[in-house]
Amino acid sequence: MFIKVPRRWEIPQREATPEELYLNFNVDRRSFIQKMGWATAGAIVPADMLAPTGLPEQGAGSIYPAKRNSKFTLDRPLTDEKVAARVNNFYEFSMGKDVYRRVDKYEPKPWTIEVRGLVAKPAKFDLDQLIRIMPIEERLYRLRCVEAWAMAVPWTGFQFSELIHRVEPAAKAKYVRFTCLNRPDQCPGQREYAWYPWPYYEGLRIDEAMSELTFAVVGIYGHDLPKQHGAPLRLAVPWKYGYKSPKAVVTIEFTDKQPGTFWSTLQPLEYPFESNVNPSVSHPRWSQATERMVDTGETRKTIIYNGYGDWVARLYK
Ligand SMILES: Nc1nc2c(c(=O)[nH]1)N[C@H]1C(S)=C(S)[C@@H](COP(=O)(O)O)O[C@H]1N2
Ligand SMILES: [Mo]
Repeated sequence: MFIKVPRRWEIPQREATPEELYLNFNVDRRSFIQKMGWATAGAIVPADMLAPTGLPEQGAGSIYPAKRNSKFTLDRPLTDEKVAARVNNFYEFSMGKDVYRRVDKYEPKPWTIEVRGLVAKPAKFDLDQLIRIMPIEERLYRLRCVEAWAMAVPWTGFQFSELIHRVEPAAKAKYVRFTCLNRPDQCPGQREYAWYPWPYYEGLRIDEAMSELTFAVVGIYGHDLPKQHGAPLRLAVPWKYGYKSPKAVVTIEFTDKQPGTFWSTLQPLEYPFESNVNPSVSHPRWSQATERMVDTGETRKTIIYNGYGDWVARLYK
């Protein structure tokens, strides 16, 4: 028998999943499950759409293709998808660019993200559930690595501020700290480079995290993130050097003190906390005046704030 399963975009966001089910997730796991059962019995959501895992990546229940947000345009062609997926920085797997060859053992599903610290509503979100309550869209963004290579890609995800609003940060929350995956059994880099302070961690000021530009990414080029791009969820903070966009995020913590970061702990002068893209501030070991597109090799002038000054310059007055 053929049963039509509504595609995710055919279900109004709020209706698809009453958001309080998820906000209360860690507060009371048992009542969460009871409410889930009730929701299923009441047929608010087709039961198969509530299955915590095993959803097909495409087809029924897919978030793809997500509607493109026309506000974000590019000044250059999109990077070749295959090149973008073969030139990556993800030290948990490799110090080289060959991350895609070393991700086989990594299992990014299922995935839970914990939000904690100075918030009124700490929560643990199952990522598949979270995606159903967030307004998913596609954005074309540039990414500029501190190593002076760049790419331009279509990310699928949600504006990070949407998640911040749901957890209600306290007035004294001034920073957001991100912690990434810690799975030495699945990540050869975490075994081989024991001198690094694993897990990878990063941070933003709360006003930076609230920026319209700060994007929580679950997909690229119209499909789920391949492992090497930071599956299942990474950030895109496009006016900062790439290392400020943590991959495979597991914990999001609101703090009143500026958190340390993985790279600034190792080399504070080379990788300061702010790290906005700036052509006139050289890295101590090389110039940042130009950048090279990873696929074509085309050289372009670096733009202040990576071209996103209209959105963020006022944050640094
Ligand atoms: N967890 C984690 N996140 C990370 C990194 C990393 O090594 N580990 N590298 C960063 C750097 S230096 C860059 S340039 C971008 C690269 O993203 P991409 O490989 O999807 O292009 O991811 C960033 N996020
Ligand atoms: Mo980078």
